[in-house]
Amino acid sequence: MATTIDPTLDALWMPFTANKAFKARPRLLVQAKDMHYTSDDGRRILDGTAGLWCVNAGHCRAPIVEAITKAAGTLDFAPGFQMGHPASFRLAHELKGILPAGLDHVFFSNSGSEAVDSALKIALAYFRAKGQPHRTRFIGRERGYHGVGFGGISVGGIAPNKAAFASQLLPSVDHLPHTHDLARNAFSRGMPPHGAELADRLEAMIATHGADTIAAVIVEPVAGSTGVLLPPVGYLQRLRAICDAHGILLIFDEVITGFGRLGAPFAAQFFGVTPDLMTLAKGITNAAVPMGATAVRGGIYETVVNATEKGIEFFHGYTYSGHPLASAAGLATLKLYADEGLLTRAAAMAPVWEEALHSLRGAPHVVDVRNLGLVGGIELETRDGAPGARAMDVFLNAFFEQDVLIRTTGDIIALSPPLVISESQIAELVERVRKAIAAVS
Ligand code: PXG
Ligand code: PLP
Repeated sequence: MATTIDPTLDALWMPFTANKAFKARPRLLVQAKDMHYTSDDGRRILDGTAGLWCVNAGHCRAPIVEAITKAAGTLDFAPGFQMGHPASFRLAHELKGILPAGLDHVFFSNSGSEAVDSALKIALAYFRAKGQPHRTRFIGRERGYHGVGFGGISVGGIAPNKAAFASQLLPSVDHLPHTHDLARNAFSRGMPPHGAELADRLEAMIATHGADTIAAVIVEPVAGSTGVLLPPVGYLQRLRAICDAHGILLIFDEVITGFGRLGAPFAAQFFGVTPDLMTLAKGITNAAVPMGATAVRGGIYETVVNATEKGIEFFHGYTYSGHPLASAAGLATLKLYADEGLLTRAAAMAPVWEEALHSLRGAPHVVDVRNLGLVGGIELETRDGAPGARAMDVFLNAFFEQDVLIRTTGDIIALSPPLVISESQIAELVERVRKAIAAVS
């Protein structure tokens, strides 16, 4: 059967998408409210992924819509270089109020990728200002995702994201092993018990390269994009201790884990481990306007700013750093999170979530179920010679037949619903996923 492709879909080069397959069978969303999308053929789709891990308060929330609307008609844009506007200062101040103690300065950008590049640059600028310019190496982790800037893909650990660009990545980067160990940890509830010792590989890298060549270690506290890889009990504490012992900065990429996903405002608080820098995006504005942020310890800001006597201290910034609409959305979002207790709601819902998800144990081809806060991972057995094909079929069945949006990566289903999800919606989400898994062989 020849497929006719709508010519009006042709011009857009879609991000991280199988363009040809999508255009042959489009999946278009036209509206959203609270826990649901509406598709272009009028179906109500349950949002099992908070968009792309970002619409934490649910869709089109009135206070955020109103704040953006008002900002758009009051101050559409103000230059952020050598000029400012009140809302961006207020948002940085409000963020400081919910960040872990010590992370008290915030640099704005427009995405997680930019937040990561900003963090890497801040780390280099800090050591230069501190008189340790030889500290330039970054340590990332296998299966880490830190966005798509050249810095982010260099410290990231996803082979296909680097393959076409491999000759031009940052030169001094090494990668820790990832922590995913199905043989020892399959079907763990909450944090996996085994694997804290994987952090000790950092000691070996330090021995190889010399501590005084390493600027920073960057990890996601919970790796999201590559399929919900959870930190083993004690692992993040161990990384923190090793970094401290050797004067290395620790960066937590909290683009996904930030803003209540685990049941605390940030994963740093959930795990009780405070990084030196933290990257944020997504939930910072409930995804209503693009925004990224890099939060740093006061000492980092002061060291960089005080190293220059007069003039610009840090040669970095984006036209839209702290954009008025993003700042307004951010302020309204933080207020909504506070008013509805959303930054800790996942902690209350986690037991219900865990129970519901683990009921998928025993469903066809399910080789692991894992959960933390309001994040879930369901790993499927890979079909012979066709990695990712089974999960993709589940994704398509879920969307077209079960009216539910899920996310898949390889053969892993990742679930991360809006934090406003109710108990009955959790049950409904899991039932629909169960049906989609059952429909696919
Ligand atoms: N760091 C982390 C930890 C992320 O998860 C980024 C940086 C980059 O953010 P931007 O805003 O530049 O995309 C991310 C983004 C998925 C998925 O399906 C995850 C992300 C983006 C798109 C899809 O898991 N994470
Ligand atoms: N390219 C050109 C030619 C520019 O003038 C600018 C910003 O002025 C940029 C790229 C960077 O754009 P942005 O600040 O939005 O990241």
